[in-house]
Amino acid sequence: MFIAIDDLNDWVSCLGGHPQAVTPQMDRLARRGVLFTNAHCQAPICQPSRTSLLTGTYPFSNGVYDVEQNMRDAPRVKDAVTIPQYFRKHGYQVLGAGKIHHRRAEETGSWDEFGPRFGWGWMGQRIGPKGVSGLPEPSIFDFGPVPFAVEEMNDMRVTDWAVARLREKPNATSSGEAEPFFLAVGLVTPHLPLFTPSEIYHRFPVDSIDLPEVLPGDLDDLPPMGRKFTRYFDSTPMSHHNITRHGLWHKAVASYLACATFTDHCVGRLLDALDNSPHADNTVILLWSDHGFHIGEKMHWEKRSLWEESTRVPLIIVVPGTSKAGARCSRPVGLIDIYPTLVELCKLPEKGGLEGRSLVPLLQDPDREWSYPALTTQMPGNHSVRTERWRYIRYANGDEELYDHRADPNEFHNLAGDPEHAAVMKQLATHLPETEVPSGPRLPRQKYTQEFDWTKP
Ligand SMILES: [Ca+2]
Ligand SMILES: [Ca+2]
Repeated sequence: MFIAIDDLNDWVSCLGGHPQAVTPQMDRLARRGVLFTNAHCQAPICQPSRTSLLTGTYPFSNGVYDVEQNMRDAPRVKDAVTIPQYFRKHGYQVLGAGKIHHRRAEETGSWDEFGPRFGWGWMGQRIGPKGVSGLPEPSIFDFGPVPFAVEEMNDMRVTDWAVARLREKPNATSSGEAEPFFLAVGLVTPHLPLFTPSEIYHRFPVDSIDLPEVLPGDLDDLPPMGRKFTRYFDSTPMSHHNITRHGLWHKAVASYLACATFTDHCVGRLLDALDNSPHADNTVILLWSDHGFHIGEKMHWEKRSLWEESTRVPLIIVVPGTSKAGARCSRPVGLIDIYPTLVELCKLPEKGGLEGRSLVPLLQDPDREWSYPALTTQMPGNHSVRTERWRYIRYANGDEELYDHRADPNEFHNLAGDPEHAAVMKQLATHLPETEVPSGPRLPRQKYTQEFDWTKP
């Protein structure tokens, strides 16, 4: 059971990203297996992150860097066999619903059965152009309570579909054994708009909300490219300037927390359904989010940065009989490691061309030595290297940042200019990709994306 979440950062109780996060079901899942507390996406935006995960290749080697690309247009992954396709090829019944690939059309040819997937348009139409946040003309950049029943929400309907599949009797093969299944459930909350039914939203009263910790003048020690990265969303309604000007930061935080709780509720329904099925004791459960989300940290909102809020993701893996229950693993790992991990766990034939590493050794011994960093790429030339202690960023123009997570988990203090750290930076830089393939063909610019040059300040 493969649970994909969209844009969920570390505001999950067991990850401690926000003290007011309420996610009892993800905590319950973590108690049954291994919680990776230092897991990172390979790209801090949907399409390249999902392409990387589903093909087991890095953006800089598959050429899918941005949302305005189709995965199958990129020559390097045109014919790639994705995770569901590989399971299907090896005798699994492969079922999916919701958002697994970035675009629905990209699911074609992957599944024995693909259930519902909904957009947010119907909600926007019922709410009307004024939205619910209080921002003028919010469009998709909206957040707050919506007058819909929990059961009506997109993710609940996707969850219901998956629950019904789990309730069905297992199909029997000719030998009389149950056919193994791969069930993927793609939940889209907390992707924008940050909507939750009122009953969930009101569990997070706006006047009791803690803002994320920020340091006045935090941007002062950033190089020009770092400062530029904070400006991508400036022309959207959800910019730091616009949110604070309208006095809506607390409400946005409350809305995001409510979304995390709503998604958690869906996760709980899936776990209950699995536990009540004949498959409870022999099913691997894997939960991940495609990237994180800033809510004002570094005056930045949303994603598309190389800092912790964008790159860190929840990753929980439960393997009956293998994973150490309730363990936390702080070794740096990536979503790119999921493909080889599943191949090994499910004893599929070894798959060539995968660029991640199986996490099975860490599932068995979460404290074992692990010398591999997690790499994240935001458009060609901009990369981050995350080890257990350090984050090193190098931008396309050569600008650098260095953060010491042992002393500075918020990445407030850029140490890159400090000669004392020259050696560690040099060592971290050895992990940067030596070559990068050019971007695959680009689609026309979309409604919610901005003109932006990621190569220079
Ligand atoms: Ca996403
Ligand atoms: Ca700073």
